[in-house]
Amino acid sequence: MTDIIQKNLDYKKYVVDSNLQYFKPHATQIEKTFAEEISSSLNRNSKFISPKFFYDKNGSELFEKICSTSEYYPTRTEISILKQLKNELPPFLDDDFRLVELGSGSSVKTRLLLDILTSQKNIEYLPIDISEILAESSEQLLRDYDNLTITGIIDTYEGGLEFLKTYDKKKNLIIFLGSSYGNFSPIDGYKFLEKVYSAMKPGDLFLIGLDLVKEKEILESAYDDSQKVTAKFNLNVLSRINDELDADFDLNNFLHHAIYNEKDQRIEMYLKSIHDQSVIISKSNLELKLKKDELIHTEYSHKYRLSEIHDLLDDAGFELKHTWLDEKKHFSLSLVTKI
Ligand code: AVI
Repeated sequence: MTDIIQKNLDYKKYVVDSNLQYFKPHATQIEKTFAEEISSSLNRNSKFISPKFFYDKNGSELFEKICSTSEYYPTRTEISILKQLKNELPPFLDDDFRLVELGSGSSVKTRLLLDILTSQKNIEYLPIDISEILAESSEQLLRDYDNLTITGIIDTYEGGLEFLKTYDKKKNLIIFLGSSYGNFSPIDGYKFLEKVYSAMKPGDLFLIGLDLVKEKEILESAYDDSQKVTAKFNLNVLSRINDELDADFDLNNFLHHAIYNEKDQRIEMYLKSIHDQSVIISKSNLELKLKKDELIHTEYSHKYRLSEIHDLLDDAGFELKHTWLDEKKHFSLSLVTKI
């Protein structure tokens, strides 16, 4: 990778070749370290491990496996809706659009959208992701699309959206798929939508994939599949803490626990302590004491009703263009704009 040391805002630009470039912030914001976050989120009565820590290499591979279990309907359902968009999205594209993806996503979904844009002379793809995985997936895409240029922003969504604000005048189609929005708390979700809105120019489009409220049995089995992949995914965060923070969690002493909370319309995932135990997390300077049946909360995955989605988007200032659903009404894709 050639570093041509060019400043754009506070980002450094790395040009790989004429089709591929990256922007990376000069100085990373001072964030709490993994050890500090774990120390504060486990050292309290209701114990918590943020779901953002699921995705080390092993966790990301397990997530891919979850997506192909027969019980986890969101991925294949969203893909089936994206296929419908082949004919139904173009009428909303009144100009050339750059595809901006929040997360570098599954290449299957990205490709379905890039395919829709192939009628444009040049296709531009701008993924925003903190992980450097972005580099690998970009090179594969470039091999498969001739008229594609990729500009990767290696940063948080907030940072990347801020970058986009002043980038150029070309219209953006921003996508946020997989119901990742459902993992935010309602307050953080709302702040996130405001960020997206303020990063958009009038006429830009935003496509968001959200999972819908449905029968408890379908939801609970999607988050507790029969092959126990989701259980491994949940427990893997403890292995990560063992490896990176020098801890001594015994994974056999925990059970994966996923329930659907109908009142709050969310799947709640926990790790349940099988008996009284104590765990040392050296780098967090913590001796964690857990009682039998005590829960460590690891994830919420919110589910929505259509009217709630529309209200949420409306409250954040967007104008709704269209919502697509699958036949069973299990998942939704909403397209909004800024006027
Ligand atoms: C990434 N996210 C949208 C997934 C979800 O469905 O909430 C994460 C996941 N957790 C367990 N299975 C999948």
